[in-house]
Amino acid sequence: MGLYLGFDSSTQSLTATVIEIRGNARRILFEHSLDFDAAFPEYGTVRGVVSPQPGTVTAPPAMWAAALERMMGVIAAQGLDVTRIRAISGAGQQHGSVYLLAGAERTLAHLDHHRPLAEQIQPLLARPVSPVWLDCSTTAECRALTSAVGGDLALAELTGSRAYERFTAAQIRKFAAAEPIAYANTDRIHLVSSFMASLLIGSHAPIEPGDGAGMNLMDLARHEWAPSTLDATAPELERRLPPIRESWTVAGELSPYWQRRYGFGPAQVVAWTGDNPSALIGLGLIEAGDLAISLGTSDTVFGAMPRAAHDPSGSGHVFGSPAGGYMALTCFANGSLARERVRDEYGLDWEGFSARLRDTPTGNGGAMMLPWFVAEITPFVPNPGVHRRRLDPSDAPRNVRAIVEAQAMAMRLHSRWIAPEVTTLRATGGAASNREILQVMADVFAADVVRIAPSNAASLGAAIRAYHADRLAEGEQITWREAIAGFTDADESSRLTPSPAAVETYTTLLREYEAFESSVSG
Ligand code: XUL
Repeated sequence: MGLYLGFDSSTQSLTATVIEIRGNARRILFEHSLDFDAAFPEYGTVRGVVSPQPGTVTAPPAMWAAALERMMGVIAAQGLDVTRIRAISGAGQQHGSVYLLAGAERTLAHLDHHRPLAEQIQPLLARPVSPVWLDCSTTAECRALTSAVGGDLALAELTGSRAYERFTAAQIRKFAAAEPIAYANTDRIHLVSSFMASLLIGSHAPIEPGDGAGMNLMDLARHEWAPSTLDATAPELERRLPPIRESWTVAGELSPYWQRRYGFGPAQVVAWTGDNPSALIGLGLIEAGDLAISLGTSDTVFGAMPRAAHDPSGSGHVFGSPAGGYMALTCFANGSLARERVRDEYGLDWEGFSARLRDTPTGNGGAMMLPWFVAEITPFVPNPGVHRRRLDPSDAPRNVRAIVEAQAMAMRLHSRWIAPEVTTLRATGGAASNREILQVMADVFAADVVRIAPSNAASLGAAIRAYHADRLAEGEQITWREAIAGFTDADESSRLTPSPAAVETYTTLLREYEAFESSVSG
């Protein structure tokens, strides 16, 4: 059989994973990441984004196009026979939106294979920047959307989430009001995921329900745009949005640009999804049961769900699962962003960070931190601020332990609505390579923590989705169990088990942390 290519276009980097499937023999042939700041300094991003003023966070879509092109070149130069790639899919950072002018479709269909992609994409942008998930400048827009739709609960029941600053509806509403001419000139609004898929197929790609649910615009049960939310967001919005298609839809064929420029064949391009829904597949969570944590730029905790049950506290989300059904997710903005800030503040590298964690006692002698280095999503904290209790800011080891314990306790506290009891946590993301951090997770959740062998679950999930959709398109009744087999098994050498003494300490501490958190966040 063939090769399948998956991408993860996330906040700070683009990752690609190529898998090979020959009957029951499955293996990962290639995995590679490009860091946006380092590889594309001309775009001036810091950790993949630009923040012109506090609360406003954007990224240049042309940079994502440049990264896609660079990566396709890297893959073609690997000595792989790229004409054997049967299908391609991907994952994008969720919620971010890309605004294209009329005429974009024509240009996409006729890209000049002698010229770099980014310079051909730049003139197609009705808005040179894309607001991304770190943006929290749209509280007024969220309020307006909520009241137009009939309140938090009504919006959550309809779309899977109450209004969130980073979700696409609030971002579109702000743009349409602040820049009416640019909005009027906008012909198509893509998510990062559907934009990247469009670059591959050379025409407008659809949005699929996993990522579509991160917009506050989609009727979650029907997989259709919800008219009440469209009306409350911006004029004539529906004609500007791509259609919603099921996750396993083949969006088109890899366009001639890629075939001529890098020698790829006419691979099938499957609708891209969001990075979290894709990681759900890459971690093998196709049925309700296990819970996963992704320790990336954001930290997320998520699991599959058979029915759409809402978080009573209003902080969690329900998205579509690319395997059908639903997934529940809670997102924390201060993930690696905050860990890196603590690491840098004390002049440490990751080895030094881990050593400090090892050398400090479980529970940190009662010292605690609320590590809101940037505005926090869960709990909602619009103004950044780091709060310490019984913690001397100059004490490096205790500050290291305090941030890791705080993040683990926040994840446990705000994921009870998804899973009141957890037996196994599956971990992915850059910080999942750190055993000391994962041990704190195991102790706080009172659960085993395992990893899967490939390091990037979102790009692996994308490659698996490409394979699954390709088989379906060929008329094979492939199940998700068959699709993930051999890729998402737990790496037993990574298994960490909770220590009973630590579990006891954290059971008490969790109540204290909860009180501390709500006393500050309100
Ligand atoms: C999820 C969220 C983040 C981004 C990161 O709701 O905002 O996890 O998807 O890429």
